[in-house]
Amino acid sequence: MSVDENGTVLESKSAVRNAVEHACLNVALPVDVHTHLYSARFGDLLLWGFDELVTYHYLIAEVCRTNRSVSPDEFYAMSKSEQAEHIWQSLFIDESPISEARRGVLTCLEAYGLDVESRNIEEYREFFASTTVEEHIDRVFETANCERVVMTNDPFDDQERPVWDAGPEDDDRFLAALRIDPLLVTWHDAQPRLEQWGYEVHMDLGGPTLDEIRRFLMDWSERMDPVYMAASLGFNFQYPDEHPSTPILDQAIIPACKELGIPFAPMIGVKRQVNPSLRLAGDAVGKCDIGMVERLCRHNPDCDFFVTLLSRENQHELCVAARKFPNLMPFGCWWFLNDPSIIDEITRERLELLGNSFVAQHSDCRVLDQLVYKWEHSRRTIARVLIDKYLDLHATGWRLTREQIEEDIRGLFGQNFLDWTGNGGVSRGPAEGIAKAMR
Ligand code: HDL
Ligand code: ZN
Repeated sequence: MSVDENGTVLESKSAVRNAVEHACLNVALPVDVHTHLYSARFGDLLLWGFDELVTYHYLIAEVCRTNRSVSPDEFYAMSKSEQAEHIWQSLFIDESPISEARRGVLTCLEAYGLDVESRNIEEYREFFASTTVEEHIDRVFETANCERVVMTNDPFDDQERPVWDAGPEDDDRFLAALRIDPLLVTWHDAQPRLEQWGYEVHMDLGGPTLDEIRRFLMDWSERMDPVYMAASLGFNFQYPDEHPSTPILDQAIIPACKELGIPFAPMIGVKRQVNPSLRLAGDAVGKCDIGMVERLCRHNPDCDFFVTLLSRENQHELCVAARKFPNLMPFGCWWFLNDPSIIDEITRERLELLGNSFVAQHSDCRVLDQLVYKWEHSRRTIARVLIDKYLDLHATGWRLTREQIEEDIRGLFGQNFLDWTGNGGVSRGPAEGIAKAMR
């Protein structure tokens, strides 16, 4: 293997295969661009430990279909530890834990050096009880080899707001994202709350309402220093539309994002509460109108849109839309797509249609420990895809270097987001913004 001024040239197919696999499994994750994690200062908002892992809402949906002797209402009437024991018995002991969410729990336990074969949940509980949240955050970031995560920060959350009242985030592993679903999805609920917080907003959007919504966004951006603004939008969300969401987007959200130099991140495709008895686990998926995404990007060429869609059926057309709009960056294999078979399919079509210009994955972790398993699983799946793609390249006679492959993979694992937002990201560090500060 020769080394030239650009680094280690990979001459053989096996050298390419080994370099890609090693990089995928070992590069530090620059940033996990979407999670529901929080730094330690947020207290109980940060979920972690065995019982939280096992009562993840994905597993609640699975246990309610697998063990019908306990109804959802009876399940939710249990204590957290009773729920965890019920799920462990039903989904792990009574049948093989072969689903992605079940396998993930075991990947975590194994990564911490625990005896998975003991199946002794008291042993697992003791491991977590013997550590502090601060120590465990360090352990999880080190085990997952992750440099930063983006939180989901909701100014409408009564438990979260006081934490921001106490001051800005001081753990630079945790970046903020300003999450604003109520402004677009439930304006009738959001309006009285903004009014209560001192913003002159009217239900009919009259008077100074749209300027006041923009002021609300700028005020919270000042407090949170977000890397993007996000909203989860239903599969049937439309733009433009007669709905209040269109003027709120056009005259408040998008102007605020442009002023801040950060993307708007519509996360589209949820079909809310198809089974309300499952509560948080009761949402499903629907195919959205890709034309809505195209119109957002076309009508607002000076705003960046960081987009993830929930339906598998939307993924190819999202790639095509991204080819048409440089201000559109697809990201992640979200929620029901975060499974090896679908990550494989989505990543292949993205590489084939977009080259490197996307972010391959985010974890969507709700429980701190999931950072370990969701990325362990994704790294391996994405490695299989990239080996094929780089071997295709190698077959043309084009020679790659180890360093180039590592840079490509860091890009796909989040650096592409930081570079794409360039100096626009509201800097948490030096004045030049997040991208440079992270290099
Ligand atoms: O709206 C979102 O950010 C979704 O990710 C929801 O939180 C969803 O319940 C989830 O956890 N998906 O993984
Ligand atoms: Zn999420």
